[in-house]
Amino acid sequence: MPPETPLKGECAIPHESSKFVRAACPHDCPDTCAMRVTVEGGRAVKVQGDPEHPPTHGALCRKVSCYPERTYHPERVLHPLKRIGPKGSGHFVQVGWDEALRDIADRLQAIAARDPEAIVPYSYAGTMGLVQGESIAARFFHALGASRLDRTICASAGSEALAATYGGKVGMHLEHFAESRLIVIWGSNSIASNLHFWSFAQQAKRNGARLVCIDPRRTETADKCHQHLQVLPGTDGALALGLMHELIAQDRLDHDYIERYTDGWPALREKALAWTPERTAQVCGITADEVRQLAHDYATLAPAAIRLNYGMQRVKGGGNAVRLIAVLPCLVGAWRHRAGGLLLSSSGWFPVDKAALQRPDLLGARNPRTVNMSTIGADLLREAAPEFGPKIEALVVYNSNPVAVAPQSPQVVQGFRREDLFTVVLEHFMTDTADVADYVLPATTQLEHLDVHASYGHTYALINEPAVAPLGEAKPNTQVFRELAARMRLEDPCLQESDETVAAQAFGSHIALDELRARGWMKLALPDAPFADGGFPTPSGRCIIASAAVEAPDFVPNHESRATSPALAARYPLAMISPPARNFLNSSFVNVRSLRDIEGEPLLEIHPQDAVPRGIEDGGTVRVFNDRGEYWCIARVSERARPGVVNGLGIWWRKLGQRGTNVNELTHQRLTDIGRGPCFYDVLVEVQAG
Ligand SMILES: Nc1nc2c(c(=O)[nH]1)N[C@H]1C(S)=C(S)[C@@H](COP(=O)(O)OP(=O)(O)OC[C@H]3O[C@@H](n4cnc5c(=O)[nH]c(N)nc54)[C@H](O)[C@@H]3O)O[C@H]1N2
Ligand SMILES: Nc1nc2c(c(=O)[nH]1)N[C@H]1C(S)=C(S)[C@@H](COP(=O)(O)OP(=O)(O)OC[C@H]3O[C@@H](n4cnc5c(=O)[nH]c(N)nc54)[C@H](O)[C@@H]3O)O[C@H]1N2
Ligand SMILES: [Mo]
Repeated sequence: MPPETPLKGECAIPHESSKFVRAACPHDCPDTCAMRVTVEGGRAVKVQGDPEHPPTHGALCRKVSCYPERTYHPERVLHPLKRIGPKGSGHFVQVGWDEALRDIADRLQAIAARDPEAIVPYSYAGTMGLVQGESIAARFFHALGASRLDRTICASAGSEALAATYGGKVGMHLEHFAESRLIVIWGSNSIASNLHFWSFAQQAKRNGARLVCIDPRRTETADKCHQHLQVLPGTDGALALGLMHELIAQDRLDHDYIERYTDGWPALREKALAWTPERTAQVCGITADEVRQLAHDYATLAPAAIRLNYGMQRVKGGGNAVRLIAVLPCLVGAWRHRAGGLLLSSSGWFPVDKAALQRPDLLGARNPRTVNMSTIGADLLREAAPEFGPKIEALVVYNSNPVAVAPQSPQVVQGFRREDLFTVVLEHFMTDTADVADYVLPATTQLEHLDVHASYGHTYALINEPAVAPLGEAKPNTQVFRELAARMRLEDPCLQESDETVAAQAFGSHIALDELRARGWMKLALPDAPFADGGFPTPSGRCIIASAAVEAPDFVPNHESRATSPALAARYPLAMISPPARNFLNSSFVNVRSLRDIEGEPLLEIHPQDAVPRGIEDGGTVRVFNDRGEYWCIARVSERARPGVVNGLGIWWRKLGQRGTNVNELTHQRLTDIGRGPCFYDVLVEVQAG
């Protein structure tokens, strides 16, 4: 099929034979937009933002406007493929579904007969849909007794820290940011990765609100804020403590709110007293006046809101930093207003019935080990051991591209290339991961299957109706697992439930599927200012700063930094972060021509002060390296990078980058303080002109 011309975003006047179908953007993004798909003659020709859905407000980001281009891409995998050459040679032949499923079922069955824990599922949020994500797939692996996967690659440090503080992944309503007077955008490039939040922040700005951005990179979002605090990576916990110091010193605390609705403030207060603006400034790489000014604004510009995002928790101390920042709105009583408080994730508000979707009861008395997806590289290279369990013999990958996105790719690649590993990948495209599979199975895209969605950035449930028939021989993830279950004689009837039946279970009795289908999306019934009078979803209803069980949070410095690893810093003096590129969604869309043309090439932003002494010129090739590997790309000499920190924008497919490398060549597999997450932005490197 010919590639679609890129969509321009203007409204098409639908044809006579055309129809609109209600859909939801499936991507791992806080915005979870409501979409309308225009279908003409059985073909999806356009996707648009639903003008009536308040968060979407009729607008889609550029990359999702290209969704039809992605769906009808000439390189879509449309038939099952079986490897013929050596692992990673990229040689596959087309086979029938029957042959593929029979062979896969036989291979998995043989492994399961020895030890089902040698089989590991690997999936993340390629689609955020509750049906095509963890429903029949999870049931299948539970029924089999396979290893469980700890899905930590993105947000677990922040999520667990937030839940430890507030009792759940809960926060402000997105729409109320429009009424805030101060918005602190903390660890987020909202224009790139949370565009629909940015429109509410813009409304607030037009009404006179002050916008502050806290980010080591001078992002396009930082450009548009009144103030940018260009902190060193991994120092946000210190900044939060410094702000607390000032709130105490200037007596700006809401003592009544603290007394009534929090537990454990005295222990944290004690720690904060040590963080003078000068000490804070020195650790964070900013000025003491910047700390004082932000504390002053935070205490005086009410209602004050924090849009915290996951960018700041991809470092060793990410969990403690989130706990510290989450305390701030309690200290000034910001939660008393609906436009005050904090939003990191709203997903905990949704009444998702995970047990019904995933059926962990199918495990019975079995208690298989858990493999952390963030250490898949090291784990694929491990032999059987009592503390580890069996060697991993089979991987079933869906909704993820680990060879490109998991940390420390030299090990990930080596692991996936093991000749004795049996790998099945359900995919739309021949990604870096599909290249090293034994079988690649064609998956449907969001336009071709049914799903229902929650969101982690707003509070509306959404429907996604299939707009077109599956392309080629593609099947929904659910269908593949239903068929595998049948062939492997896994007999629980829940393994054969239809997508509609599963969708109806997603929100239990709270949201009826019929009503969701009729209306397209539904807002959850929630209080306006959820914690105005306490009411946190903790056992006591109070915000937990510290308790008998948990110590007060503290600043935890990076694994790799001048302060914690001086010998390493002498060899690799530059800190590296690798935030997403605006026109990609993690590693998705990298193969969509119109978007790749905008991003150009893989690049590393480096400040002139770091570039000049190294003889690095703008546009020249550079070798970025450390003990783990080397990454080749183009240098962009730019003040978007701060001195001492380089920005390797992600996440390119390795095979589309220079010398088959991407930025994860350099990241490591050490974990965060809370939540066992990866530390993508806690890395030291050196850069040379290439
Ligand atoms: N266009 C686009 N949108 C996306 C994605 C994408 O790949 N592309 N990814 C999606 C996904 S999976 C997620 S999880 C969300 C992520 O959403 P966010 O968490 O909002 O992530 P980013 O926009 O990546 O913002 C991270 C920002 O944090 C900054 N940062 C890095 N280290 C630190 C630090 O130590 N402290 C502070 N304060 N800031 C730091 C980076 O420079 C970057 O600007 O976005 C989603 N949306
Ligand atoms: N260096 C560095 N690495 C990072 C990050 C970073 O900031 N820096 N960010 C991290 C973060 S926040 C995240 S969330 C992870 C993301 O990592 P992943 O969750 O692996 O996300 P993607 O790279 O988008 O890959 C998703 C894949 O799922 C496929 N897919 C989409 N829908 C479906 C479907 O319905 N069925 C099937 N079978 N497949 C489907 C897509 O084609 C795509 O190849 O990456 C992490 N890696
Ligand atoms: Mo993510």
